[in-house]
Amino acid sequence: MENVDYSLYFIMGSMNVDNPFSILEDALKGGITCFQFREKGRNALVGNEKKAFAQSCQRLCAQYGVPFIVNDDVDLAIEIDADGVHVGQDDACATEVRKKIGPTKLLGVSVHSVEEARMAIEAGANYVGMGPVYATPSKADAKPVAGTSMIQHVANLYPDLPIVGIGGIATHNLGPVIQAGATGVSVISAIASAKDAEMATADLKGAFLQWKTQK
Ligand code: TZP
Ligand code: MG
Repeated sequence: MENVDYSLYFIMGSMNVDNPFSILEDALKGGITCFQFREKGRNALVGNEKKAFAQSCQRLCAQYGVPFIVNDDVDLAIEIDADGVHVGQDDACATEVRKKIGPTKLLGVSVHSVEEARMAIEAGANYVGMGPVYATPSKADAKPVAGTSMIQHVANLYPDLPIVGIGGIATHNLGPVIQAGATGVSVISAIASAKDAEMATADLKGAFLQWKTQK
């Protein structure tokens, strides 16, 4: 996959909301540019139910031309022919994942340091996720809040590497993430917990574009 737009990257699993499918549809209507299927933790679907739900989300994303990326579950990504996989430092080794998924699927890796970013690039990552930038309500085992300085550092060292900021990002605080050099922002709750997910998405997109043009 080439020319992926990482500007507004929505992450969700069925355990994040009561009506995940309609939230995803609203987010797509509002203008998300990437979607990550992150089915994990308490009340997460497993087995065939997980696969079936992943496939309905995948079909919906395809209708909007939005890449469908699977978190952690490399085998599922291959089985349903997802557009990509995202792995953290505690998941499968990125180099092995790249070997398994082949050269064309997207590979995203969560990184927290220059060294991890360098290794992700060597492994063939298409982009890296960096955070948590701010405190997050959505990940119980999140690392300490990192702010934006490491994003700035990695962006300066690797200007061609797409960086997606994550963690507690919302319309009111995405500016510093973009100013630090992030290519895009990734959110769960700013969309999934919004009263109106489509409007929240459109607002995030508007804020992103405003900051991007100011940069
Ligand atoms: N990784 C680091 S923070 C986070 C993940 C998956 C959760 C982001 O969710 P939110 O609600 O946008 O803070
Ligand atoms: Mg993971």
